[in-house]
Amino acid sequence: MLPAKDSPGTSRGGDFRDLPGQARPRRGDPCGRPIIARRGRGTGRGGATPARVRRRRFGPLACALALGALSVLPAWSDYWTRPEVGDYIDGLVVDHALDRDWLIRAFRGAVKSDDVIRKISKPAEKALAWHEYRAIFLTDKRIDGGVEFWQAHRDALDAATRRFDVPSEIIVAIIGVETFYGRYLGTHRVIDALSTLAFDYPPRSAFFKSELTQFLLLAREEGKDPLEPVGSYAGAMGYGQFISSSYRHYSVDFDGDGRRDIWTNKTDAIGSVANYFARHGWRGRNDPAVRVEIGDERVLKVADAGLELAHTVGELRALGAVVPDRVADDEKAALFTMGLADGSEYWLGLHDFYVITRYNRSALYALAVLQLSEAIGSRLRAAGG
Ligand SMILES: [Ca+2]
Repeated sequence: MLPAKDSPGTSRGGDFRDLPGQARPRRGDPCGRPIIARRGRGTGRGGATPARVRRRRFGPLACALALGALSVLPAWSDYWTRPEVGDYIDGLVVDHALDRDWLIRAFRGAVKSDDVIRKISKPAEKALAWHEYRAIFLTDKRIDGGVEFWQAHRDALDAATRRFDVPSEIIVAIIGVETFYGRYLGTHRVIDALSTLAFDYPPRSAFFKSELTQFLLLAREEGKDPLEPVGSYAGAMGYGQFISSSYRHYSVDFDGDGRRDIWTNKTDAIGSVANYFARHGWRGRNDPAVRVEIGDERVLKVADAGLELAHTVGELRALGAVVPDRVADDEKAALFTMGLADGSEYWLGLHDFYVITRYNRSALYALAVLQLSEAIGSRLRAAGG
């Protein structure tokens, strides 16, 4: 899997600003009637607690009692009794017409994960140099795995390339970098990971609450039990490790069975990765990136200044980058230094390089995907296609 700082799920979701806000006023108790304080966990101390707060705290519990749900409770869960979760459930019922009983069942099953908190709050590791990063992904095993995946799913890959105009080697390389072709799909239940990050990790609470909402909407749309899916600690799912909002926006039912299933259906996963690239503007006309030499060190002042293509190739040539002739002056570009064990190499990221960084906002990631895709393509051709 990717290093924590480059987690695809975490870094991929920033695009979606059309998500409903979550800071909503209370809309009455979940059962629509007064709640009576009870003894036991979560019941507080009767008269010392204002009635409004009591209702907020006991809403889901009392509601479930009224539904006779307590008898089937396997254990206390942290979430469904918490007032902020009660508020959140209210908001989902009102704003998205999600079924209250279905939500209560989901949050009764959701379990806080200390492991998720540990992973997301891990101090930033030393940034990997390019040669270290490359060594993780450009291995014989991952290249051979890509050839095998391509051969096993050639029809779906060909169809995706025809429909979305995204090359098979890019689709295969993305799935290879994200999950080693489906071998590592994550071990955290998504409902646990997202509930933990939404309600027990304040620094990213707004983002993950939004993803939790997207996940619940997704589960309803796809007829999936929200307690089932597993994924990364940040809630990324399936072969291409889509977070919930990406899943809802970009996944496709590519085998036509009426469901978008990138959890287990490789054809849907292939089509969905291709659609993600198509929707983010993949062109496929020119090289995504080219290696350049530095003729004048002045050009290094504009290197590594972010992923945006802030210059034209002509400007970079004028500053001292020695760019292969086939690259036109008017192409947009960004210059990156890629650290080697001994020295550096320099790369121009061009339009499609930028598109790869929409999948995961890292130049190292984009170059690794490109080089893995080329290595898989060459090995497949060497093996006779
Ligand atoms: Ca399908």
